Amino acid sequence: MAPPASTDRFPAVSSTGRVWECQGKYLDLSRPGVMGILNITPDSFSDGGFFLSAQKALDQGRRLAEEGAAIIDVGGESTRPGARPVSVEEELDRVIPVIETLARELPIPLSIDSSKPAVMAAAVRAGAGLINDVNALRADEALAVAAELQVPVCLMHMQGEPRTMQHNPSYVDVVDEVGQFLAGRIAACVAAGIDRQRILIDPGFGFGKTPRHNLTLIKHLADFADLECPILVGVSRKSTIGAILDRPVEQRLAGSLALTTLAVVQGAALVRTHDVAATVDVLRMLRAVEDV
Ligand code: 8Y7
Repeated sequence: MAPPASTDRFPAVSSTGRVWECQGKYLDLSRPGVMGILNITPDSFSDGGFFLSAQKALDQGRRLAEEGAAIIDVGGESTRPGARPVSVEEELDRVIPVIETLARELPIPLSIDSSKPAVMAAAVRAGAGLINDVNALRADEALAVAAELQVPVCLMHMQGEPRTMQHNPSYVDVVDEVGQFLAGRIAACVAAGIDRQRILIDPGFGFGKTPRHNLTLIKHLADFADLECPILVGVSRKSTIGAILDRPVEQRLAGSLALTTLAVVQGAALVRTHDVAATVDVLRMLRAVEDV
């Protein structure tokens, strides 16, 4: 991939300082962009098994790119509340072939959604250009491995662990506590040799939080600007939207877009979503107003 010239998609690196190199691909954070979600889980309903689910994942990845995603987040382990953990082997079998193919084909970077250092390393070797860790690099060796790999990282806040995090989320001041946590993880990254200018932060909407906690974080998202790292948020179809609107998961697009708008107006740089085309339209509309 050619380095960013002064094109519409890649404003000059020097003028903004907000275009990140991600293993030969470029992520433009000078304006809000979309991170498309690509979950790879084995298709238990089909006899095609592995090949079929890999094929479906590739088609979905190509579609997210066509719809205008700035980056695609590839994950092989569900982090939904109560989800069963997956072995390293199983996670690698799911994500590596898909990352290899999409990294070769697509002009945009891929991120690896994993908390396991072995998966992060293999994914980056296969072509992933960013590490998205819902555990904020707290696993043994995760900081050292991420520093060694030299790709940007996203640090997300989570209270507890996925299996039990929704049992009894509790905070005195959720915005303050999430901010303190992220500041501590940024410091740990810097101490491990990760460039401060290559860190995204994420309040972790839905991770060990009640609906009220999640809404409070969106309402006060601008407070995280103090940490001086670009902010990523993931609200897409999440259960807080279901709780407020009383809608099943397939009817949460409008709610997701409303929260996305609030997040972006308060400075979010990247929005992680299943619905790339609709979210890109929201960002284009906000941008048009900003540019008047
Ligand atoms: C998030 C995430 C998920 C998020 C970041 C889901 C992997 C749950 N949510 N990563 N991952 N932020 N950075 O419903 O909010 O998509 S999985």
